[in-house]
Amino acid sequence: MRFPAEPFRIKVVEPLKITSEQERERLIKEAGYNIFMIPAESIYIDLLTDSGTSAMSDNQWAGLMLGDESYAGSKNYFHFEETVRQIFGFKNIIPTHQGRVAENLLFSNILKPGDVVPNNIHFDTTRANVEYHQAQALDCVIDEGLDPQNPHPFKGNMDLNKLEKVIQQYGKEHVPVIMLTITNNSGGGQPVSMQNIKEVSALAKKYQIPFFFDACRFAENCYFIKEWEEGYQNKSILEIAQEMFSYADGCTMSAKKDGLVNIGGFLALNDDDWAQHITNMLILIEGFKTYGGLAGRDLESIARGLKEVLDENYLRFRINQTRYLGEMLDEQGIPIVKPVGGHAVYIDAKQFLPHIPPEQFPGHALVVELYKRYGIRAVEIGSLMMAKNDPQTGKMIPPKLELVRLAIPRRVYTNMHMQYVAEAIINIYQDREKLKGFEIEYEPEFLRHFTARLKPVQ
Ligand code: PM9
Repeated sequence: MRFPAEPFRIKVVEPLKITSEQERERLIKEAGYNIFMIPAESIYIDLLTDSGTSAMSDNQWAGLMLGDESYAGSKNYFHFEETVRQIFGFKNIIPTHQGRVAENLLFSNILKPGDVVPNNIHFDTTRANVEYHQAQALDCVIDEGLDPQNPHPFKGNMDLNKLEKVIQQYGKEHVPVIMLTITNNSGGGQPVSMQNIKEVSALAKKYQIPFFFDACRFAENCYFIKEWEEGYQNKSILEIAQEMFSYADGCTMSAKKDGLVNIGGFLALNDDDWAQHITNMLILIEGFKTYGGLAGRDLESIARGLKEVLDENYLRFRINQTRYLGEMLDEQGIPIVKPVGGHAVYIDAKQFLPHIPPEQFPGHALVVELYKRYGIRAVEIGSLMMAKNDPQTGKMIPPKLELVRLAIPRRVYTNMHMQYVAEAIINIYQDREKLKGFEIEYEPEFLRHFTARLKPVQ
């Protein structure tokens, strides 16, 4: 079989509302042409994110009934802690209600103004949390990772020369942590090789800088290592994960991805002093250390989800469903980031809409068209989400990549849904010259893509 079929059958269904193109045209206009502002029930296929959108298994739903909602010492916390420790291996495990809180707690503990944090590519919440602490978030991904057509199998790898230059330029005392995002979401969901992880770890040790993973999609990263990196074909996903995490000092984790749950996250780390300080902060802002802003039942479903995500049949289908969508587009000449990443297909909007300049948000124009014509919600990862303004001239500095992400929720859509999405994009590609750019009417101070209002350029 070229692509495996779904390794599950459907026990409960959620009917989808079918809207007309006219209705969608009105809705997107009312939403200030911001896809985050559309009521979700008016979306046919929602590929906005793979975060918190997974379908839980019958085993996870059964686990919810075993929620122990004690304020302190819930039995579900101990199950969660034991599971996280088995896979991730870190000493201290601090639950949070989602990944960005784990980032905020870590950075509040270690960053001071003027510091820098290198990463392959920071995800937007990570970048915003670093910058919120008046530190700089620097991206050190390999050059291949910035070239959508380059077929390098591990395009999420860190460029060790870039990383070392950052450390030397700013001084190791101003680099309190090195982060590595697996898989590299903002670069196309691309994996990082075990070899590269070992090398980053060695460099971090050389300069005595703590090394942390942003581990949201760790299991997908492990699957790519098993598939493509020599020496890992006969290892289980659990063994690969254990080796991977053994090279680091900790991780931030949004369990809304590879935890297969709708809410949850954690910070895991070896350093006891950091853990103690962070736990005190946790109690102040999230909750006691055995729930961290989650219900006992949530902790139970994370524990069960983390075990299920290691199942190779699940991961084989997961990675190949994404690949299936990517290959249908590629076969019709749609410019996509290649190889196809783990959780999403990324369209290269610069090439798809070369007549729309970055200042007019080509990726966003495609996102709006996809919703208007086909009821599909995708997300722009380009100038709207990532651009900076030059402090001197005020002019926009666009990011290197202008992408549109079609993120596939886990265990939610069938391969027939994927065919619908592919056809929709192919249709838009055929008359792409008609699409126009957008300009901003309102934007907030940071994370502007969530709440900005836009209008079409006349
Ligand atoms: N990622 C995503 O859609 C959800 C938020 S933006 C719509 O890709 C990484 C690599 C992520 C990520 C979230 C977070 C934050 C950290 N790192 O959303 O706070 O992809 O649980 O995780 C989103 P939380």
